[in-house]
Amino acid sequence: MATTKTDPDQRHNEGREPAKLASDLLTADDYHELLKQLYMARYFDVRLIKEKKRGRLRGTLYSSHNQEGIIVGALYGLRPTDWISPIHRDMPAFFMKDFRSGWDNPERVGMTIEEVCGQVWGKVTSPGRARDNWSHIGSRAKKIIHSTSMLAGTIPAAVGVTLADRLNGLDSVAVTFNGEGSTAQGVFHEAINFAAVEKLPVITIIENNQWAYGTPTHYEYSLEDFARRADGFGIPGLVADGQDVLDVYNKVCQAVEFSRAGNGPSIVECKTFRSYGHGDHDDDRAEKYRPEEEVEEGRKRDPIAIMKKIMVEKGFLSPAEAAKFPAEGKGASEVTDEDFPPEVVAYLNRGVESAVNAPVPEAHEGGMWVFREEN
Ligand SMILES: Cc1ncc(C[n+]2csc(CCOP(=O)(O)OP(=O)(O)O)c2C)c(N)n1
Ligand SMILES: [Mg+2]
Repeated sequence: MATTKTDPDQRHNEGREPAKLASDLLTADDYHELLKQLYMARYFDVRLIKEKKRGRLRGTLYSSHNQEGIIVGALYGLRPTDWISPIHRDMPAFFMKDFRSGWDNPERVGMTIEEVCGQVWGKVTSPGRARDNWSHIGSRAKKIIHSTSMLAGTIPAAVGVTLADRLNGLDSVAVTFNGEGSTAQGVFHEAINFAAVEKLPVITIIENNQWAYGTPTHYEYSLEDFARRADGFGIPGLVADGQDVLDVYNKVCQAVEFSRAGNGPSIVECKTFRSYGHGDHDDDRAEKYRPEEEVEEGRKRDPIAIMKKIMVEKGFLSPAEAAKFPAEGKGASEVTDEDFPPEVVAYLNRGVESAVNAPVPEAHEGGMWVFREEN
């Protein structure tokens, strides 16, 4: 259950048996898959930094380093037909959605690695044909709500999408990813309040990485747990250890089950730490405005290392296997391709090569999709 002191979500569970942990049903293969996905998310991050340093990539990068457990754990708890809305800190989620169905499964309901790299490189292969940068993409077919620059702006969209699905008799849920800073936005409260009143299946993930740009959490909110935002709406507010992919998976599954049963929305706060600057333009400044000891402490609990430890304890990984591919605890400048499973490197190689070789959109495309086109 939630690791909060007050645990108000218990009132929704009155008379129910304590839920069995969703992770109890995972097999050894699931554990290996989760570990490989953590590597994939990490590799995407460090590889883009390297590509930029090599001069092959332009634009600002927003690192998800150290926060991969949230992306992987949350996505693993969803059905292909569920909606997600990742934002700037969750770039790997766009191509990792529905990875559970097979990374190269043509039926998978998620963007391809070629599409996401096409977006990052600003090429015609981008799902939005490179009209905007980074996470500003979406896909109705892939059930990905378009990310906006206005923080918390995807929550009302998720509310609308789930209301439409419900009117159409579907039982899909929507998971929105948000930083803890965005929870102070008016629209965060308006949208979740409406979802609570209408009992809509919207799960709001709060990635509490301790910082919103240069603002630490104690200047953002007066309570320790941002999950307590839920209390004002009368909905469950769970707290997960964002560094433990299994804990995230369990809490998200709990919220999804609650939603799918028609009980309405929840909030899942995932505690984590932003390893680097807000974006790579902020790396040098972040080193000055964040105390060194805090950064050191925050980077200590690497989600890859934590998952390996759990797998060794369960006998799913031998200590010798766990020592292979030691990407954990290393920054982008220390890590090499040898620190990652070769299939992870090969997967991203495909995306990067496709993007590097693709053309930029033609200038005449500028007016496309601006006005509604007939037929
Ligand atoms: C409504 C709004 N206000 C300000 C910004 C500028 N801005 C972009 S990201 C960011 C910090 C977000 O912090 P948080 O929500 O904690 O997410 P994190 O970057 O830590 O993942 C700010 C202030 C914005 N995009 N939208
Ligand atoms: Mg934050």
